[in-house]
Amino acid sequence: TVKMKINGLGVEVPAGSTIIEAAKYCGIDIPSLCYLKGLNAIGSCRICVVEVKGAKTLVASCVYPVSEGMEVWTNTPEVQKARKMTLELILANHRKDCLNCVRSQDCELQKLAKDLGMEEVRFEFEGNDTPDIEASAPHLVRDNSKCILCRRCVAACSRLQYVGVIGTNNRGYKTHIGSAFDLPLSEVPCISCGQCINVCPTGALTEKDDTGKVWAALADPTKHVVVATAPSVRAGLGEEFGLPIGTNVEGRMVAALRRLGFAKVFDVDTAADVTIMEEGTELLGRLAEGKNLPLITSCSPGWIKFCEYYYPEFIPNISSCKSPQQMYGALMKTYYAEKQGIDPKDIFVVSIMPCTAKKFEIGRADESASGYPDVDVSLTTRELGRMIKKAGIRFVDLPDEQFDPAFGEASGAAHIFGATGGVMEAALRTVAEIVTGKPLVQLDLEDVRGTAGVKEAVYDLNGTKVRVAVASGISNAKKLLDSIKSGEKQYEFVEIMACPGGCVNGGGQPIQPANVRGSVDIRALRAGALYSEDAAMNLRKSHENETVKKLYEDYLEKPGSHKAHHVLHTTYVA
Ligand code: HC1
Repeated sequence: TVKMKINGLGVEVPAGSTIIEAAKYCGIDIPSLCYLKGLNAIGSCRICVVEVKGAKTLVASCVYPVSEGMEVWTNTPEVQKARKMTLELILANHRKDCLNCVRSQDCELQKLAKDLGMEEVRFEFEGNDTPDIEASAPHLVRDNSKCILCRRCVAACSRLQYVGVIGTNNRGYKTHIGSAFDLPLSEVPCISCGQCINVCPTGALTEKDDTGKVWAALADPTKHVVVATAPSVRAGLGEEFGLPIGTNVEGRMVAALRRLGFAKVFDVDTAADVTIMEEGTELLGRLAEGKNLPLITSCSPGWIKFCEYYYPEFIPNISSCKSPQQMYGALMKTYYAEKQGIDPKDIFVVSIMPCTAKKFEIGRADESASGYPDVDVSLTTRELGRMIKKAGIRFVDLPDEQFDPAFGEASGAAHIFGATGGVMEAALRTVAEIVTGKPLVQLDLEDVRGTAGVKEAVYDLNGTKVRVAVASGISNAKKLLDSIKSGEKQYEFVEIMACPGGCVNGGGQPIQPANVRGSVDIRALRAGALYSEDAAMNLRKSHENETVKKLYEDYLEKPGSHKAHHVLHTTYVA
């Protein structure tokens, strides 16, 4: 450790800390716009400047390391003056469209202006006063007139997700964020994960808003509009309404969706149980044949896109199962349509996802079992939050309600899909019982839990050794794939999720500001909500789900059947 003084207070902080980290230990958040703990420390925005005894100028606290005996002041008049000047210069270049901005009230720039008491901007506006929109991709809108060049998105894209399809183009006044040669995002190998959106401090990056399509469908008397929510939405949505991170709001979420006017409120988790039946069967088949191993999970469309673009040699390894989102949609327009006697063309299927890549996934080829797209609109958790607010629904005060029964029963195994390792654990709970023919006693597979980037375990299923690995975040997935490719590692079953920590930390989840992201592990807190729900349930295995059993009896015959393949499986393109 290092002994130093911050604002005259003696503190002891870990050696190797930067000043911004040291200040956090004694309860002070030094303001910043570009700093993101563990991801982006580049000292570029100059908001985090502080005074250091003996230093000739103010220093950027996010990059300045502490040393023994150092004395730092974080809030002197000179510091305040410098921060205010920097902020004025940023604001002189920022299109201040706060009233209409999707990030109004959770914008870090807006908050900083308020916190620093920014009463006036002395400089003439020199920025773009019209939107500067790039909206070529199905999942994202970039408005560079609101960009403050903090480069957090660039760090997320290249460091977290390896793909690095955005960067800073041009120099000086003309500097802006874009893809190489300013190509549209749809023409570069972006995987649609949305991690750039989650780290953007302003409204420069947002998901493509599809709520208008849902409002229109809800108002159309010829449409039967059904909705279902992904596992992680219940673990995130409460944050949109000020509830603590990690609050499970399943009951209130269902109540809100009903009040929005959906004809049926279903659970994507039911389809997650179906996924386990199909994927478990596929795993057993591949183990028996010894072909295309390891089997790699297919639920994360960002991961699928990454594989298709960057590692096409692994395409034969990917499970042919559609994702639970797509299985839900496919079953709505086939099985449910048939049972309800509704023409599939009149069923409008909405999914609520923690994910932006799901907006891309609904438009993929071979995702329309009924002849119509399986899913019509995929909204993010944030978009649902906006719909609830627009409708004046008092979310926090709502009673807990239950999903509609036809497609609303799900196992604990399905709920944990939202956390990295969850699909693996869910699948093994079912596969282990099928292989051994005995009930599995220890259901908590701790080795595949937690937020580590890559996890490994070996399970012995009646003499069949199943070596598994789990990776989340594309940089971690790349390491794992390289180790398999080089022959260094061998596995039978691999789970890959594009977002670090899995869907709970998806690109469509509520945005937490940098100071919160730097203080708590939001991935672990949200995952905790799902693991607690699973632990409290009696139904914890997908194959024991009565709704799923009935679905096979009534319609799909058995997992892996010809019909199941037609409705629930898909193909990939190199
Ligand atoms: Fe996910 Fe999935 S878990 S991909 O993480 O398999 O998005 O939550 O909905 O489809 O079920 C996301 C979450 C989600 C699918 C399921």
